[in-house]
Parts: sequence; structure tokens; C-alpha cells
Amino acid sequence: MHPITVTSPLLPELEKLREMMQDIWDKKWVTNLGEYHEQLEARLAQYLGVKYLSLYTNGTIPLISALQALDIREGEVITTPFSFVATSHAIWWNGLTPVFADVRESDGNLDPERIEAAITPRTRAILPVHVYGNPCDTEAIGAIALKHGLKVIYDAAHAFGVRVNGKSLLEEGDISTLSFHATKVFNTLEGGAIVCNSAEMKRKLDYLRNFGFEDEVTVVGPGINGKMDEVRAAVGLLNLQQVDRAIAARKSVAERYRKALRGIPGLRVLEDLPGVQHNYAYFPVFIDEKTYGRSRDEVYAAMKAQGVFGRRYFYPLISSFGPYAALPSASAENLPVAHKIAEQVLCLPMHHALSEEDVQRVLDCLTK
Ligand code: T4K
Repeated sequence: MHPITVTSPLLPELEKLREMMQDIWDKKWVTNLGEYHEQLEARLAQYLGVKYLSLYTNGTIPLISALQALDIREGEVITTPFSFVATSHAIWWNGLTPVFADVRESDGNLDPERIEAAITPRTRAILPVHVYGNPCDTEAIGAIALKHGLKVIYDAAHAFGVRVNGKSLLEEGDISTLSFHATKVFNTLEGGAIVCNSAEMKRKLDYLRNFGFEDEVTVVGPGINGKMDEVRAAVGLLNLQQVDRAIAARKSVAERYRKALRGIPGLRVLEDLPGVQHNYAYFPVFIDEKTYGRSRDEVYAAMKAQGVFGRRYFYPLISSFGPYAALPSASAENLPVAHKIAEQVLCLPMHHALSEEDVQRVLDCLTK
């Protein structure tokens, strides 16, 4: 039986890509903000319903650059332990201290009350993640930021295309960052973007991604190489044409999973939220060993033996990893909910190309 991986990249038809590659080869302009780059940047802004978007080379450099762009050069940044490690690495790379706050059991996103409790005179910013693409409580986080004079950067790596009451989730906070990695709903193989809320900030971010160059002879700041090349921009342009279909296919997988798993004692699935246009980026299941009768790790291993490769996103917690484990905020007592859900979570295979038989094979691992 063929293996079923947790995700599989959305890829353009090779023939169409070949035509665009021929064009790139003919023009001999292969990177540094070329024609396809500019087209993709404009089309993405339009598709996502945002005004200011800068394309980047992946989803990590935007996080690092966002802190730079907001002039956060010292102090603490409150963040979540329940994410991919890149979220905290971006804080560390800026010489800042991550301060972990606990998350909500309902969706794994930062708990606003715990954010407020973690604020000290050294706090400069809040860096939450819309984990699995489910929106954080942006209203409460915005109010806390306003009250304490803090910046908010949303790591929206999972939240491509998510809207709340018709408005793009990416317009919340001061800056949102996206990942277009191969494993994401929309991908450019490797890639990413930053969404911000003024032309002035976009200009700054555009300089930052190109070493800080304003023109041939002027460097306005300590920039980085965060540029996307023409080949990946071409992949992005082609994938953008098929992403709606891919999201629809993911939605029907999610609906089948939910229908079969909802109500099984000891299994918890996340439901769609009213007013939210979801992207079905991940399908986490939370397994309560006592009630379900098997631990998450037993299920994970049994699935693997059947060729079904779920993933424990996000276990271990970021706060358990080398550079962070010694921080006071990384203690288990500070993060009881995050620890609980990290022990319970298993992300089921979720992508546009899963067949009905594949979905059944995944379900059989949990229901039989
Ligand atoms: N913030 C958050 C919240 C994030 O989740 C991420 C990335 C970032 C920031 C940083 O964005 P980037 O700098 O990466 O753009 C994967 C991805 O590499 C990573 O992008 C992603 N989050 C993370 C959640 O998942 P791994 O270590 O699990 O990837 P890997 O290689 O084990 O792949 C997972 C599965 O995907 C494979 O088992 C099979 C499938 N796959 C993967 C690749 C690379 C394919 O079918 N084809 C492929 O080419 O991190």
C-alpha cells in the first residue's frame, strides 16, 4: 500500500511551468525583483484582499525582518510555545528574549489573559501564531497592545487566505507574515511574504529584503537577502490559479474526517468557526488517552505501521528546545495547557490530493 504523508505539495503542470521557464531563460532575468516577482506580489495582494504585501524568500526571514522593521532592538517579545520553532528563532536572531505565555485549550492559540500577565517593563512586542490557520483573539490582543504600547506581529504562516467576517485576517496587528513552503496550502516551493498596513512600511520592508538598498548608492539599514527568484515566482503564479480548488478539496477531507471522528469518546476535533473562511491547512486531533484507551504516541506509531504518516505538530513545544529550555517562562508550570495539548495532538494527513480511499485508510487507524 502506498504511504500517505501528512501533506503533499500543490504543484503546477510541468508543461505550463516549462513555458514560463523558457520565457525566464530567454529574458535572462532570473532574480532580484523580476517581472514574475512583481506580478505575483500584485496578484497575491489582490487575492488575499490586502493593500501592502512584500514577497520574501521563505516564511522565516519575514519574521526576522518584521522585528527589524518595527525597530524592536532590545527587550522581550511575548510569544507562543505551541508553534514551529521558527517563530521563536526569529526573536532570538534579533537578540531579543522570547517570553512564553500559555495557550488556550480550545484552539492552541495564545491566551490573551496569559499574554497580559507576562508583560514586564521590558516587553516590546507580542508575536502570536494563528496556529493551524485558526484566528487568534485579535480583538483582545489588539486591546492589550494598545493599553501597554506594544507592537503586534502575527505569524500567519498557516493562515493563507483566512478571512473573518469577510476581512483578511492578515490585516490584523502591525505586521503579518506568511510561509509559502512546499507543505503549505499555497506554495512557491520555498517562499513567504509580509503584509503590513502602510506604503511607508512596505517600502521599508522592500529595502530590508534587498540588503537595505534604497538605490544603487544608498543603504538605509542592515538589510538581508530575502528575495524570491523568478522560477519560484512562476510556480506561485501557476499555483495561485489552482489554490481555490485545492482549498475546496481540503475542505471536503476535513468534513469527512469530522463526520467520522466527532463524538468518538476521547477524540477532539476542531470545528469551523462562525464568520470565518477557513483554509483547512492542518487537521489536528487531540487524543485523551484515558478516555480513548490509547495514547497519542501509540496511535501515531500504529498509523506509521500502516503507512499513514501523521505528524505531532507541535510536539515538543518550542520552550523544550535547547536554546529556550532554560528561560524562566519555559517552565512546565508556566505552560500547563500547552504541555497538555502537545502531548495529545496528532495532525492527520491533510492535502488537496487525498483520495477517498486514502481518507478511509486514515480513519480506519482511528476508528477500528
Ligand atoms: N512559522 C510557522 C508557524 C511555521 O509553521 C513555519 C513553517 C514557519 C514559521 C517558517 O516558515 P518557512 O521558513 O519554513 O517558510 C515543515 C515545513 O518545512 C515548515 O515550513 C513548516 N512550518 C512546518 C510546520 O512543517 P517539517 O520538518 O515537518 O517538514 P518535513 O520535511 O518533515 O515535511 C513534512 C511532510 O511534508 C513530509 O513528511 C512529506 C511532505 N513533503 C515535504 C516536502 C518538503 C512533501 O511531500 N514534499 C516535500 O517537498 O517542517
